[in-house]
Amino acid sequence: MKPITKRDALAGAAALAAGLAAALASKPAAAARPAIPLGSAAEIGSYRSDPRYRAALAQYCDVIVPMNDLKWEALRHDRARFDFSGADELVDFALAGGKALRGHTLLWGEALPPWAKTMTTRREAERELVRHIETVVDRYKGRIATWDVVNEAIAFDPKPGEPYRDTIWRRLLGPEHIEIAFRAAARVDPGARLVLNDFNFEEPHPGVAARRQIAIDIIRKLKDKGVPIHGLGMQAHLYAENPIDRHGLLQFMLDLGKLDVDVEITELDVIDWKLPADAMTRDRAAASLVSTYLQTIVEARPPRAIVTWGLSDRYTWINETFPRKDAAAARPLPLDADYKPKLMLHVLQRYRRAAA
Ligand code: 9MR
Repeated sequence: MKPITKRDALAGAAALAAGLAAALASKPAAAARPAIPLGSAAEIGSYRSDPRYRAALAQYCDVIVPMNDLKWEALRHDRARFDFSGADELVDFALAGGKALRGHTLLWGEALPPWAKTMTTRREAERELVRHIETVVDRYKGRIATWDVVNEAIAFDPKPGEPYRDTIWRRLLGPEHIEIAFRAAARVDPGARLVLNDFNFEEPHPGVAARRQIAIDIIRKLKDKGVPIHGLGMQAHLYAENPIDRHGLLQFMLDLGKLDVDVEITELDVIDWKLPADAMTRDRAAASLVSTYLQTIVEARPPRAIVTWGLSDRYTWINETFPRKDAAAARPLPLDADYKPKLMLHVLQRYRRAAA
């Protein structure tokens, strides 16, 4: 690295002063507003036990998503009663720090309490689903601005004629399970942003192209029926060994634009199980993949937010679900296990600063 001379230092200080003067002269609200807000999912166990985790959430996030505490499993372990303790704690933390919130999620085929899997009739499922959505959305009305209303409704590898994932909601309520959920959420909080959230829209496979088409079809049908839907959440659990289908993704963004829906990146991380052991090699590859992915999206339309599924490699679902053969810890997130910024953080922060 080139040593810094006194002259460099003075020039740097002058530039800093000029930048500061310009920043002070502009409207403070505009200066503070990020071009694309960044955020993370927050896991309640680590939040409670690790002060460094809380500090990192406070420092790096414009947006917080309770990772598990708004799921049925957390809220509804008892059929008769709602338990908001974990969700309330994270919502209060986010709001006290001036952060926005995303609610995840009102309808999902997973993370259900045992009793919910024993529902047998359409009537029962609709009654429980609507009561759930009314209660949860109403509690956080005015505080949780965006909801992942429906999560992972698209079939993993869709077969002709069956676009939807086989879940208890699909089985008991039919294809209308999506519409029922969006209508219920909109009734309770007409001001909320309502999002359809799903994964794998970015790989170059025919099955992925089919998933993109299904997302478009679902959104178009909802819009045609006058059901409010404002966005598509793209989870973006990116496999490091797979390329990004730039062309397909860009076209997808344009198609979504024609339907007048925004996108947001909701669960970004990099699954690095197949990468070489060397940490810097993995971090470079992850940052470069994230950069390609985001650049492709931004070329068509800036996402409303970029949210990673955790902040620090210290806590990540990837270790369990995609363990490496060499047993090394996964490095999927913007901060390392010791909370040091990685290259990925710099890539993300570029979008936060970029002119809107
Ligand atoms: O990271 C989440 C993990 O802690 C939970 O045990 C699991 C089940 O609730 O959900 C994980 O988050 C998932 C998210 O809710 C939906 N998309 C896939 C995420 C990773 O599995």
